[in-house]
Amino acid sequence: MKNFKIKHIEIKKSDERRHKRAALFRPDPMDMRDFLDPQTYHRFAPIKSYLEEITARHKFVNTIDLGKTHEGRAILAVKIGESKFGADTPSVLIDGGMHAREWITVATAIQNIGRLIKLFNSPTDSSCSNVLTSIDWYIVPVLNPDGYEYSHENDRFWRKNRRPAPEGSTCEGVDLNRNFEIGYGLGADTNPCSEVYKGPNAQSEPETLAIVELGNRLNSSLLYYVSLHAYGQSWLTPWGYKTGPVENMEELEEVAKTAFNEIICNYGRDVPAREYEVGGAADIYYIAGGASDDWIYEKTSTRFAYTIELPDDGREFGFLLPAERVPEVAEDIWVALKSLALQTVARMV
Ligand code: 0X9
Ligand code: ZN
Repeated sequence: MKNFKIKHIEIKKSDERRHKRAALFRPDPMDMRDFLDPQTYHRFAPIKSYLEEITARHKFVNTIDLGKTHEGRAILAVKIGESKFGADTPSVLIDGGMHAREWITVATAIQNIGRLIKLFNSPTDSSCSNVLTSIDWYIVPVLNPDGYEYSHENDRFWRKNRRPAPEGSTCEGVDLNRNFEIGYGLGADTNPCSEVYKGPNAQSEPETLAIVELGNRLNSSLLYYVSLHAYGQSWLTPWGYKTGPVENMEELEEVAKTAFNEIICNYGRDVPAREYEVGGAADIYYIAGGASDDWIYEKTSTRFAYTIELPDDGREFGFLLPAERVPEVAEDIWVALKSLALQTVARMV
């Protein structure tokens, strides 16, 4: 069983008092400048400007430059948190836009950044809110900005990054979710023209290294990792590179199922529930090695690493989910991310 090295979160009285005092001087807890329009699939440039603006506006927001892509774009993480316990502050890591065409994952990450800012700006005295604002939230909303832009400009169904074609080939791009070193090469392709090209070697890509470096940095403080993908409406756990359960499969499934029940409760009676399937990635999907979830699970101290395949289930829109659907998907994930945080804090050992 993996062990957390971090101390249990204590909500200190002084923190509560500080929040109460600070709340008196806060101008508007729901500043709409903290949200990008939810019903649009934004391009990378306005997303980057938005991250710069929220960083300038809020003390508890920081942008971290994780490196440059092949085409020179910045791979950006936003950190939302007050690092209340210094290096021991529990952290959460979420990424979107690893696969270029999965636009809903970028939009969902962006909307959840706005929600987190709102939460940090207007904490209540509930223990729920206190736990959530005791965490440092790291979000990489567009892990693959080159591919994302290419899917807007040239090919709506582009999946990979934009690594230039190797000698002897005319095909660009590496599938970033086949490029991590755990199970590297399994269920992946050596042909650069393949949609699941694993790249010239493990962790050859700047986008892969961005997650590796952030994962290494957070390591023992990491409560959970969620990689947002689409589509499928499933919640996948390691392993993806081989079949069979991980050591704490029961716990991983239990936590995921509890989060999903909360999503379903959140709908109210009149909205039909969206079902999500929960299970091991290789068991319920296919064997795919070199993915980020397996890497984080294996290489960091966290016991909770998930890939969430967002709506729809493929019966209607697939990758072409209309942007009007962003608010409801983002709301689902907001409920799930909070639930995951509370559950993983409660399970810290
Ligand atoms: O195949 C993938 O990379 C993911 N599905 S997607 O349709 N978004 O491409 C699933 C990855 C699941 N995790 C592992 N296989 N480790
Ligand atoms: Zn994907």
